[in-house]
Amino acid sequence: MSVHPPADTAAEPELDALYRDLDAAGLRPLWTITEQLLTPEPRPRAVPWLWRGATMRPLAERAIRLVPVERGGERRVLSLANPGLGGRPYAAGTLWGALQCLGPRESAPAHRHTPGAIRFVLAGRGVWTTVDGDACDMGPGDLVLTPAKAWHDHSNGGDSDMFWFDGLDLPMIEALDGIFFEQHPELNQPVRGEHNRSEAAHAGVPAERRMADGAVRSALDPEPSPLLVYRWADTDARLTRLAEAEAAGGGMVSAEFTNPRSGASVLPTLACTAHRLVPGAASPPVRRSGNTVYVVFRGSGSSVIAGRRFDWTSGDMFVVPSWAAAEHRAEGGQADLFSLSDTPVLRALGIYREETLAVPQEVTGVFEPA
Ligand code: GTQ
Ligand code: FE2
Repeated sequence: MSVHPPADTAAEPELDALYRDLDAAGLRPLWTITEQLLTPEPRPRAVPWLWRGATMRPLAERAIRLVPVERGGERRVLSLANPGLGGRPYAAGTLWGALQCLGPRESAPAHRHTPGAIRFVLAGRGVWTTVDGDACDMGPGDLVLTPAKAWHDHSNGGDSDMFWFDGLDLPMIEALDGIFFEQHPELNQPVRGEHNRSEAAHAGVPAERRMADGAVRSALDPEPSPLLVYRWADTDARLTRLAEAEAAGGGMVSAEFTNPRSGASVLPTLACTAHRLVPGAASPPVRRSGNTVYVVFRGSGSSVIAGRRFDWTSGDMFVVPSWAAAEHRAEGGQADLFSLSDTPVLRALGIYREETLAVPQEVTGVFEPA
């Protein structure tokens, strides 16, 4: 584990000099650092964590009153900063997660960038996100895509505050040194034609082509989904059907949002999945390579993550870092979760791994946010 060479060899003056000269030459001997680099299994710096909606919402409301989007704000976004990441504004090593809010009649300026983004709406009505000219209306439970390089801006044409979850592959694209960002010449890009054109264009596509049963199909298509909006009514219907088919016993059913053209994940880098937990049983304890951010849309329950219990309710967001075991359970009624993961990237590289544990985890503590 030590970065220093073993004491007995380092005591030799010639070897001492070698290490000094290697350092001066900008060379690091692998044999002194290999244990930190090539760990037997993933050792993410991000830790399992949870942000409460009850904490975030009032702060977002204060930001709406105090920080106009035009003044420095640009986009009124509160990013989830995982305490394991040393102050970086990322939910996990590969994922950006955030709460974005927009007050009545506000609009966030149009721009584009190489990171891809998804929005999952928590509360409010009246906002649309325009994606390359297609204005996508947003309501609670809807998923809206803003693929890499697409012009996008958000407009609140209504009278209520609006809140949604933002998920981006920003840390991945940053790690690849591939970030480009560009402001649109106008505050809002022009809307072409009717709202929800991508939705209308795919209206005849069967539900099976817009969602796939199971949590982690997540094939990678370098082209993002041409369908930019997935409505909660459709998601709800799919989860209802799956939960009925699952019959008694409770537990969790999942459906991944898919690119109707290819069946791949919605964006090349990001998979989005809806889950319904039915009271009576916990989901099986599973660990996966890659990171996942969960958003609680409806209901209450708890998740055991790496042996600690995280209690949650609607509006909460939590992170399951790579290879941490997780199992989920609803309390007092069914619960619906949305999740965002980097699974398609791991799959495309041929290194995705998933394991179901033989027995439920022993709970050794309960999470209390600071
Ligand atoms: O709404 O365009 O959470 O560009 C982070 C970066 C949201 C957005 C975020 C962004 C956006
Ligand atoms: Fe953006």
